[in-house]
Amino acid sequence: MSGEYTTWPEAFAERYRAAGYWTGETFPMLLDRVAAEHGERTALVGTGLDGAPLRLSYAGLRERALAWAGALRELGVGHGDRVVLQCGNRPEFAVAVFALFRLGAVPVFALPAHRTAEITHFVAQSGAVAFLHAGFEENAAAVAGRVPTTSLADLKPVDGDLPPGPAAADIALFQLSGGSTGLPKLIPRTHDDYAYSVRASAEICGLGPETVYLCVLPAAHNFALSSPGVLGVLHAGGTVVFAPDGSPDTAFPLIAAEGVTMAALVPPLAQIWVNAVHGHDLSTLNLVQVGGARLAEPVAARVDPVLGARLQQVFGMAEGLVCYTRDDDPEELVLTTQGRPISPLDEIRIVDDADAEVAPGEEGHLLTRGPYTIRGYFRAEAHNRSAFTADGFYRTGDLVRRSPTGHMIVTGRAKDQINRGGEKIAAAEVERVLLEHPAIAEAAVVAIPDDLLGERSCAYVVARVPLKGAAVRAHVREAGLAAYKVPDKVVFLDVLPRTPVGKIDKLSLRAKGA
Ligand code: OOB
Repeated sequence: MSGEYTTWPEAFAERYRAAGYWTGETFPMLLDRVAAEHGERTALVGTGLDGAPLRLSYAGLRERALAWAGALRELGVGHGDRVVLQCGNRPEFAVAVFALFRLGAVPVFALPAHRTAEITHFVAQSGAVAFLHAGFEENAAAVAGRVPTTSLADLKPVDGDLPPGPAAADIALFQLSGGSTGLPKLIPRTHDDYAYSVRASAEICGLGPETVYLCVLPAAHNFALSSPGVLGVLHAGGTVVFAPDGSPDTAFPLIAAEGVTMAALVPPLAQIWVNAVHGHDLSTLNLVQVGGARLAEPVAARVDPVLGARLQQVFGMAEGLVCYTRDDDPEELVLTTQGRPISPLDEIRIVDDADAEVAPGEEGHLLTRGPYTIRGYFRAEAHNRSAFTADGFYRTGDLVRRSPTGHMIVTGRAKDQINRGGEKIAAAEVERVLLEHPAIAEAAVVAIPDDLLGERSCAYVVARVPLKGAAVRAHVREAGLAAYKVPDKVVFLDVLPRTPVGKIDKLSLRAKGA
């Protein structure tokens, strides 16, 4: 697939190998290793596709993954083929992922919230050969004219020889960008780079065979998949317990029943857990990761005392860079910063609007380059020219300060995005859909503050004829966008405010705060 994305220059690849970060271990090799080492230990716990409780050992996970690889191969899936995967939090998610990895096929990690508009786009943009899903019939129907669709429940295990596995430099998977442009971009992650981030994350978080990880965030998201997430726990020989959702009613009984030691949450969930803990036994829990959006300090301060588990702040992105507060960080840093990068070879630049580095401790745009941060999106040459610097730094769109200890403090955002409790909404994607409505002349989507979610979305609309907010929201739903992208609020204006150069003045719209 060369020519379709930018990879690391050889001098950098050489550095990352010499440092021992890119080891050449692919994900199929990882699974062989842990199956040999931990054979009968429990790898995965959850509700199976048939609705019954399912527990898989390491040996069982490997056996099923190979049998599904055989089945997918018979369907014509092979090395380098993209397959859009949509599966909720259940053991078969991991089985399907390792089956695709084994063939060198490349999962495109759709989230359960994605609907027809997103899935259609992922299929087209990736050039997928199949849509593989667990119960997403409406989405399957929407893309059935373009690609074969297969329900995981219909896969018949096929034993037998498989072709050689992928190379470590191959693309292992596609993550999806939260985005600030019209449509989400595909993020190509190689075995070498992704496995490094997984192993290093597992080490930072102190994972081992005794770790029992509760997966409440969507397993396909970079945080729950790799930071250290499902893959990190499997690398370490621990147990992943899949929860269908993160509500206390679902999660707390699982924590008690399975002896869960660790969970990863977005800030609104952390707040909900802290408020609901009374009377529940969470005594096995010793690490709670919170990331995906800014964690308010008062909530941060309550996590350890109330949940009885260490707090770890996580600031990461599907494009690569992940920062963690560390076990031995002073409490002050754990409560007030978003951690420091995984790798000694993560390069950080904090710059002003002209790309000049700001003084130490000052706020600026975060740029980064390193052993697990992509150099370019897939099939997005024009966008890549603005999303990366000429020397390969990724422009994160985040505004940060750095403490003298090297910890990041996320102070804001320059990208045109709404972070709705960790779910990212590209304003332009929703605006494009709004403007398709015949009665909408102009539209601008901005964040408004929210006590629980941090931010919600507000659409400012100039209508040609009288229109109701409910009709505007229904229009976005009917376009097939994920529910979290439907504007929480719609405000009608006679005209949108403009900047002196004639652009929509989002700063003044945001200042309205709806
Ligand atoms: C994670 O990944 P994405 O790709 O959904 O979103 C990345 C963006 C960041 O650029 C930043 O704007 C925001 O989400 N973000 C945070 C944050 N963590 C992420 N903003 C403030 N504080 C934080 N702690 O969200 C993600 C990927 C891997 C691990 C954790 C989160």
